[in-house]
Amino acid sequence: MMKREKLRLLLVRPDLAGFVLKTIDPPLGILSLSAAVKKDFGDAVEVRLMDLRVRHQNEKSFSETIKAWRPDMIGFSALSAEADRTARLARVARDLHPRAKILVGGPYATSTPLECSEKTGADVVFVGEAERTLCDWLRCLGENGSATELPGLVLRDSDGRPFLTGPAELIEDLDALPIPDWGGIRIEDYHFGNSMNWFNAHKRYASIMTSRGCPYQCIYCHKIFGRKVRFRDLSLVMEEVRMLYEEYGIRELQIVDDIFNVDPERVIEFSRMIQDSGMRLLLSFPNGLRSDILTEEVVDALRSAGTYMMTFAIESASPRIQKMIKKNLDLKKAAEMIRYADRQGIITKAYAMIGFVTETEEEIHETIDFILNLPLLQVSFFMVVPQPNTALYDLTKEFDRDFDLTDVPQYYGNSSQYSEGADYDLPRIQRWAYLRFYFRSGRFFRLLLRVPRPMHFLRLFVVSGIEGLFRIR
Ligand code: B12
Ligand code: SF4
Repeated sequence: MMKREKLRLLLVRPDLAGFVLKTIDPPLGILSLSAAVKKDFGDAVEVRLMDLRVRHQNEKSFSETIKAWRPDMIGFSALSAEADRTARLARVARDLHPRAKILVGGPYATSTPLECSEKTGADVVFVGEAERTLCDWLRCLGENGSATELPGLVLRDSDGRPFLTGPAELIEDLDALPIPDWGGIRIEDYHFGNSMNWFNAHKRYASIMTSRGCPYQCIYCHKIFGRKVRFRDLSLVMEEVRMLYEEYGIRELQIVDDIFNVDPERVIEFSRMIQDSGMRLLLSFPNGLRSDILTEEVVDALRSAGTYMMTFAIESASPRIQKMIKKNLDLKKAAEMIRYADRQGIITKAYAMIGFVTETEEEIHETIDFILNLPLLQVSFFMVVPQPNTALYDLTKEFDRDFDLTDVPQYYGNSSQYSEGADYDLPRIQRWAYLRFYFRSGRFFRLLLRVPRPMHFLRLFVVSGIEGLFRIR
């Protein structure tokens, strides 16, 4: 590493190569890390953020930044679906600046730490929440100490072999963390793209997390934030909201907690605080609310606070599959609440998963029919990808010993689905399901009447439709 007074840390979110329509939301992970480093080290560490999903950033600007700025550390934040891309960018960084330390964190690093270390050649891999571990590691670096005592890292031994220092620890008190470093990005860069919520009532939106963790046990999930829900104090959440509103002109909050409505009283309290705040805000839930624990009272409270969009992760409408994947959703209650939310004028969206191991074509159609019979206005029929280090992966292996996805493929391409060996044509089923969903029973027109910015929605719909067709064999 270079010897200079201030250390330089470049935090990077990779792009998803090969997609015209890139989903782009503010990168909460690197924003939070940046805030934590600035809080602990002040001016002693300079932090820069690059989000390669942003329109004017790409591999070229990434390379140029490394050449011009010469960061001491280059840290990548990656999902498993971005493994290949991250490994490539890490190689580019290594070639351009061999003395910089390469760090990798995020869901990819957390779910398969050793593989991540091997594939990216990182000097350090951070497992799990890293606001604290990154600062501890930086302190060790400054003191020329050894980081082997720090839990939740993958380091390398003298022969270059990666080893895990110990299980990562969750941050018990989220209120001890500073507000994400919203000044580290240009928030405007996010206002013209395709966010997780396609409808975006306001261009000026921000994503926000009010809790971490989820007590449910879905077998396909990586449970990045553990099974215990840790809540942020609502008055501190409101401080962040106020700052976003006043300093950044934010008018829509997209809440992306793992399970925001796990505590109905807290949801009602939050809704009341938003209403009483005098801020004119809209709320949306692109990451989903658990529908079978929702009540009319909670929907009413959220509606009064400005909610115009709710997503519900149904995944499967087959009781056998629900049990197998341990989601155990009460489908009757879920349908009731989706109907109720729709009657209140809320745009409702569902997530569904098709092609689980042992799932029959009839069971897939059960899911599709369930979705088609609800007054939902948007749906994603995801093809199942069993991820390494999940119970679904092990179950899939039980039925198919040859199954191997350690080299995590793309999520959207058809090569990614497990059911390639099944006797049905999943891409065809998926295509028909979409066509039937949008173009029967006047749903598409109902949708256009309700979406806040119909032209924005239409643009996304057409581009993703064309993109989807090209990806289908
Ligand atoms: C918003 C979101 C999205 C957004 C933005 C994703 C992004 N890159 O940030 C969009 C819509 C694009 C998205 C898409 C998908 N998502 Co998503 N998404 C989320 C969600 C709900 C919130 C992410 C977030 O902001 N978290 C809050 C921040 C604070 O956490 P964090 O980013 O993990 O960062 C912390 C640590 O990981 C670590 N860290 C992170 N980066 C770095 C970097 C360094 C250098 C260090 C030291 C540490 C570090 O420290 C941070 C602070 O503690 C999470 C759920 C969750 N619990 O996180 C799922 C989640 C990330 N998504 C997931 C999945 C599966 C997907 C999809 C594949 C779904 C699909 N089939 O299409 C696609 C991916 C396709 C793609 N690449 O675009 C999984 C990822 C699992 C995995 N192993 O990769 C998650 C964890 C949901 C789950 N419970 O399984 N998603
Ligand atoms: S409800 Fe969501 S976050 Fe919770 S275990 Fe299931 S998939 Fe994971």
